[in-house]
Amino acid sequence: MFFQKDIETMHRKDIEALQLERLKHLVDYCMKNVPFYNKRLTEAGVTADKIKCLSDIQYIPYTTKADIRDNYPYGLFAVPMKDIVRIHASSGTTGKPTVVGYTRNDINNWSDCVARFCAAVGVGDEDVAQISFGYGLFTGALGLHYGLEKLGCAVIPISSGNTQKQAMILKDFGATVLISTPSYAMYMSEVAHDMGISNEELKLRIGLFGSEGCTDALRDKIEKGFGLFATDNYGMSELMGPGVSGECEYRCGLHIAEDHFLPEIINSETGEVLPAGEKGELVITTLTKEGIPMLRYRTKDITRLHYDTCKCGRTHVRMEKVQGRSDDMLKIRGVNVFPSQIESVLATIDGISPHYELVLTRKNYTDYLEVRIEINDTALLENFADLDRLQKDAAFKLKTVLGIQAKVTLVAPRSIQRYEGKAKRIIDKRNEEE
Ligand code: DLL
Repeated sequence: MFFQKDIETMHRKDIEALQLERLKHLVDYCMKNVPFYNKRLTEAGVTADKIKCLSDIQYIPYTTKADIRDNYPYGLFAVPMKDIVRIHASSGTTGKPTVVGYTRNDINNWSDCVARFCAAVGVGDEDVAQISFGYGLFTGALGLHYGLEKLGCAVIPISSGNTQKQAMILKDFGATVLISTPSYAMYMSEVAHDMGISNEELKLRIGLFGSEGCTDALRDKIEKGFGLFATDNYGMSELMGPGVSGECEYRCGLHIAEDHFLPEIINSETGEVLPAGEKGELVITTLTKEGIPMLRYRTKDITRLHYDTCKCGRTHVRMEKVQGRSDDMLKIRGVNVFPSQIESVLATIDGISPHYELVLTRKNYTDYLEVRIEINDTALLENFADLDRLQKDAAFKLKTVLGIQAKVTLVAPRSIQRYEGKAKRIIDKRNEEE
């Protein structure tokens, strides 16, 4: 099913012509409206006139998460606040979130992009869609919400958490589409079965999962657990939120909405642009965003692009499922966590050494984070009250900065392994459960 068939099936040369026109306009727009870009582009000697073909994009400098953070909160906005109608944010590297703003046109384009990938797997106006992403600054819930409403679905904005209630509503409200992270869907299906709810009593037929990776093994389990067709969609707050790309019914890659996003693949170490079909870091230029346009944004996500026309008839390029990150960002229960955030919290606490380990596990398809911290004075081991206070203090500060609960385990001085080269601080055991 198509939402905007004429756009989704455009000839490649027409897509490229549209992208070039929009790219030129974007360079001009950024020059005029964002001092940060004006400086960057001027230094690089780039003006709209100099962009003659799409590959001239290589002369534009990359933008990174650090650039957004350095301009916190609104420094990269290209319009005055009177034109902004929504603000979202995602977690950043130092506890400060990455803030993004949307104009009314942005929200409209965003809903179109979301409606496209929902329609592409068969979601339509007869559907009842339960949104089990957390509503709030996170783009997942409201992004899907607007797109699904645009398709005419009946949306259940239940948000995340309270899993037994989620299962009850799925059954009682007759939800046909479930929207969540894949791990939460898996957990929900187990809770539903523990409650005695069988798949026959549910009307679920499609899962729209995203915001984190999903192995084929987990996908199979979710499909069996809920008796639905599980699909993957991708996005990030800096670029818009969900809707950057999504699978169609053939599930052979995620179609990028190329009229709004211009993708490139680069070597993440050298910054060199790689030829089509090679694996590397995805870089995206937003072609239509007004609130906070992104020129060559480095997503840090590793993938590969395929430009051949898909069996579904869509011509928009397909990206393979995200295969990892070129930085150390972790997705824990849907939240972006950087080890550097944890380090900065630990640095503020007296009585502990800078040596720590993060242990990630998965139980009932839910991620758990344990932070193992070394105390720096053996005498403390004898004093339960002080140890307890230290542990609670660290747990509280971590929760405040990360936004998720971590179990803090204090360990004896010099008990955490030391490394001669790069320290290995992350022990990720999450795939061991599957
Ligand atoms: O996760 C936006 C989103 C919400 C996408 C709901 C899909 C559904 P952020 O919180 O900014 O935005 O996190 C973005 O999450 O750079 C990827 O590393 C990861 N990610 C998002 N979708 C997928 C996916 C939202 N389908 C970061 N597969 C991205 C693997 C994903 N990783």
